[in-house]
Amino acid sequence: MIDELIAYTRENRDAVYTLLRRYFAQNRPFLLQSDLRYEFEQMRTESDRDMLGNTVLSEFVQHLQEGVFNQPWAYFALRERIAQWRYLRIHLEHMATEPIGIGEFLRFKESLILPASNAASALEIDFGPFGRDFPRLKEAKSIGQGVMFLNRQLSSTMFQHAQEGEARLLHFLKVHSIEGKPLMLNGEFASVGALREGLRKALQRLEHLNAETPLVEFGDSLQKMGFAPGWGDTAERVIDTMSLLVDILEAPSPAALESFLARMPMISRLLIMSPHGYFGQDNVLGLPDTGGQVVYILDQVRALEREMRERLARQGVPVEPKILIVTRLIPDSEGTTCNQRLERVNGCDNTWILRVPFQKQNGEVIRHWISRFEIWPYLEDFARNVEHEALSELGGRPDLIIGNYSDGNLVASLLSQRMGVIQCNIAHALEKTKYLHSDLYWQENDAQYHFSCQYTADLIAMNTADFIIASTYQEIVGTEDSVGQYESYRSFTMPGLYRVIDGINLFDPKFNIVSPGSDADVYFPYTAHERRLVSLHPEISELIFGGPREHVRGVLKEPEKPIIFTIARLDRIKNLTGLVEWYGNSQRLRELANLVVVGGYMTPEESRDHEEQAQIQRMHELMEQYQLDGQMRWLGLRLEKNLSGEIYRFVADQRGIFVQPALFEAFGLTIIEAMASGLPTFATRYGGPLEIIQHNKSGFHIDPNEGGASAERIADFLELCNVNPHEWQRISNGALARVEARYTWKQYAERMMTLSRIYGFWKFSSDLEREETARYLHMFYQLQFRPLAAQLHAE
Ligand code: UDP
Ligand code: LCN
Repeated sequence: MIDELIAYTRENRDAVYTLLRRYFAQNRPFLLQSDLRYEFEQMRTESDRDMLGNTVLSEFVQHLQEGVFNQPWAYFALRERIAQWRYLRIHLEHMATEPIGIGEFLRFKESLILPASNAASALEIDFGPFGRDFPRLKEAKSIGQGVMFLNRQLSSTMFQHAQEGEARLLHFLKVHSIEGKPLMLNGEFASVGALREGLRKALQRLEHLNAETPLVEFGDSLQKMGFAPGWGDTAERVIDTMSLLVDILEAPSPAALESFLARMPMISRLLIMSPHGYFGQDNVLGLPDTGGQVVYILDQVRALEREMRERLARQGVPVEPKILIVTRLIPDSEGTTCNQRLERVNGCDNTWILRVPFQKQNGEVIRHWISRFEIWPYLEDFARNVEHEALSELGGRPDLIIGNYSDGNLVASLLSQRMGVIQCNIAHALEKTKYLHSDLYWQENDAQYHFSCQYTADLIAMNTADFIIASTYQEIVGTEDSVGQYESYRSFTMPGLYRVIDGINLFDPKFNIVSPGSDADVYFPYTAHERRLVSLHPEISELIFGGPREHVRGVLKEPEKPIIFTIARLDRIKNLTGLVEWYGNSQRLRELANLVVVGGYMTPEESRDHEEQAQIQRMHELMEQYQLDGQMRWLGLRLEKNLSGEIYRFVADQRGIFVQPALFEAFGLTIIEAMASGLPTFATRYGGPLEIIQHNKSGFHIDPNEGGASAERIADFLELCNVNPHEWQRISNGALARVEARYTWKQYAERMMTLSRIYGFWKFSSDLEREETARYLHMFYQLQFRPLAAQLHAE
C-alpha cells in the first residue's frame, strides 16, 4: 500500500498535501485512527472532494492506526491487514514518502515525549531473532488455531524424518510416568522396530477378547509384553489406541497424531495461579479486582477435574486427579474465606484453593487487600513460597501450570522455568488496550497504575508460555478495524524505559482460542420452569421493587415497566456510571423502562479501591443530578451466585434486557450469563462482546462513546417489543442458541486437555525448549522487572 501511495502522491500532490496540513493543523503530536479518519471525511465534505471516495488515499486512511506529527515530518503506522503493520513517513514540504522501520517510528514518537532523551541509547527489546527458525502460521485467519498447525507440522516432520520422529515418540512413551509409575511402555522396547512388533503381537492377542473385557483381566499379560497402563480401560479401547499408534508409525497424519496424544494420560496434577483480588467461593464477587476471573477459574476447575478423571479412567489409569488453585492469603479478609490456608472447591472431589500470604521484605505477612496494580514487588517471594507449598500439597511436580492475568502469568513463568513444567497462560484482560496511550505516557500514570511493571511482566510471561489460551480471536489480533489485546504488545514504546521492536509474534502457534462458558447449573433459560429457584422470588422482588433499605438507593415507582439490568465491578472501565448518565439523559428510555444496577458499595468509605471510590461518588451525583430515585435502583451488594442467576431470569420474565456498557471488555462473562438466561443483551462493541454477540441476531452492539445513540438504540428495541413481542423473543432465542453453540465448559475442558497433551509432546519432542529465549527473558526479568518492582517496594 505504501508503494501505491507514493505513486498516487506523484499524481495527486494537492489532495495528500491538503490532508497533511489538516493533520498538522490539529496541533497535536499524536492522532489516533478515529481522528485521522475524521479529518479525511471533513476534507471530503468541505472541499467537495467526493471523488476521493474510492481512491488510494481513502484506502490508505482507512488503514491508518496512528499518526505522529512534528513539522515538517508526519509519521504513520499503517495496519494493512489484521496483524500486518507497515510504517512510513511523509515530509510536508517535499511530499517525499518513505517506508521506515518500526524502530524509527518508535524513536520519533519518543522524541516528542522526551525531547532531550538520547534515543540511540534506549534499550530495545526484540524477540524476533529468537523465533526465526520456528514454524509460524502464515494466514491471519488461522491465528488462534495453533494446535492444528502444530499437528500438521509435527506429523509432516515425522513423515520426512521418519526414523528420527519415531525414535522421539518412542522415547516420549518410555519416559512417561504418573506418580512414579511407568505409563504406556514399561521400558522393554529397545527400538521402534521392536515396538512395532510388540504392538502387532498385542493386537493379535487382544482381538480374541470381548470388546468390553476390562483391563484388569488382561493388564498383566500386556505388562509382560512391555505395555504399561495408559492404553485404555477395556480391550476395545486398548485396541483403538494401539491401532492409532500403528497408523502413526505407518504414516503419520495430523488427525491420528492429535487423537493419539489427546488420549495419553499425561495430566493428573494441575497448578493454577491466580494471586490478586479476593479468591473465594462466596461473598466475593464485585469486590475490587474480583470478578470474572474467579468465576472463570471456579467453573473451569470443575470442568477440568471431571474431564481429567474421565480421561484417566478411560485410559485405564487408576489415579485420582488433583487441582490446586493458588492465590493470596489475606488475613484481614473482609468477611470472606481469604484468610484460610486451604479450602476445598465445592462440586469437586480433589480441587483445592491454597492461599499463600504476601510478605514484606522483613518477612512480615501483609494483612490487607492490595490492588492488582500494586502487587508486583511481592510476587517473587510469593512464587518461592508457592513452589514449596504446592510441591508438598500436590505430592510432587505438577504436570501443567496455568497462569491467570498478568500477575498469575508471571508467577507461572517463574515456576514453570524452575520446575521444568509446561505452562499455559490465560490473560483474562490485558490492561494495555483498556487505557489509551498507557505505554506512551506511562510516566504520568505509573504512580497510580505501575504499568511499567505490568507490561514488562506481560512480555516476559507471554514469551515464556508454551501455549496461550484466548477467549476470542479478537483478544489476539482484534478485527479489521481494531487492534487486538496481544497485538498491542507487538511493538510499542515506553519512552525513557524501553522500546519494544518485536514483543510477541502473533503468528506463533502457541495461540489457541478456547472460549469459556457460564455455569449451566446457575445460568439457564428463564423458560426452564422446573429448574427455576422460585423460592428466591420474594427476596428478589424485595431487592428490586422493595422500599428503601441498607446498601440500596432508589425505589422503582412504576414496577410494571421492563427492567434494564446491569451488573459489574464498579471499575471506571465498566462504565456503569456511563449507562446511568445515558439513561438520565434519555427521556424516552426513562419512560420505557426502569434501570437496575448491581455493583460496588453505597459509600466510598466502604471501599479501599480508588477507582471504586470515585465511581461510587459519581453514581450518587448522577442520581441526584437526573433525579433518578424513582426510576433507578442501585444495589451496592454482593449477591450470591444463585441469586444473581435467578435475577437475570426474573428480569427476562418481565421482558427486560441486559446492558453491558463497558468502555472496553476483554471477554465479558456477564454477557454470556445474561444470554444463557435468555435476556436480550446490548453490549459494548469494544472487545470480546463484538465477537460473542451477532448484531441484531443474538443481541446488539453498542458504542459506549456514543451514549446518546446507544440509549436511542435501546429505546427503539424496547418500543418495538411493545408493539411486537416477537421481537424480544427473536433476540432471546438467538442469544440462547449462540451460547449453547459456542460457550460451554464441556467443550472448553475437552479442548484444554487436548491442547495440554499436544503442547507437552511438542515441548518434549522437538527440542523447542527455547533455551536462547529463556536466557534473554531471564536477563529481562533481572535487569528490568526486578528493579521496577523494587522501586514500588520503596514507595
Ligand atoms: N459479579 C457478581 N456481582 C457483582 C459483580 C460481578 O456476581 O457485583 C459476577 C458476574 O455475574 C460475572 C463476574 O462477576 O460472573 C464478572 O465477570 P465479567 O467477565 O463480566 O467481568 P470482570 O469482572 O471479570 O471484568
Ligand atoms: C476479566 C475480564 O475483564 C473479563 O472481560 C473476562 O470475562 C474475565 O476476566 C474472565 O476471563
